[in-house]
Amino acid sequence: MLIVVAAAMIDADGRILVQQRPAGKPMAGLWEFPGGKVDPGEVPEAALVRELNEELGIAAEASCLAPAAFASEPLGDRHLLLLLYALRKWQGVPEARHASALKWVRPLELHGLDMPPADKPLIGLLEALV
Ligand code: 9L3
Ligand code: MG
Repeated sequence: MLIVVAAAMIDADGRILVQQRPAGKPMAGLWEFPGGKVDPGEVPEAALVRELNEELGIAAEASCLAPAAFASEPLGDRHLLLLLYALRKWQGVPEARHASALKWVRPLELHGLDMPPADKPLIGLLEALV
């Protein structure tokens, strides 16, 4: 099982940040909630704070991460478990350091995006959350 953490960053207008996976990576072109793999021995919240800093250049605090929803997707002969956290407060302005693009969307607009299999089932839960 591969454990992956991701953030539903929610701004003051109730929009959510998604990033587009770059060419050359698996699932290139798909829009995802930012995040990445949890390293061995790493606490999930710490992994997400690290990933958000690496990918977006923002500073978030683990204590601001609220567990929101979980989903899994097949990954070859293994499974990927995606842990999604809601985040409403951070420091800095997100910039696309790894992604090919960023955008802020309304929860309903997420249905129209091509997202990785694990991200899709989380959309409905976000509508209730925002
Ligand atoms: N993944 C799926 N949804 C997400 C994220 C951040 C990641 N919101 C999947 C894509 C890869 C794996 O997790 O199969 C590891 O992600 P990365 O390290 O390639 O970004
Ligand atoms: Mg990533």
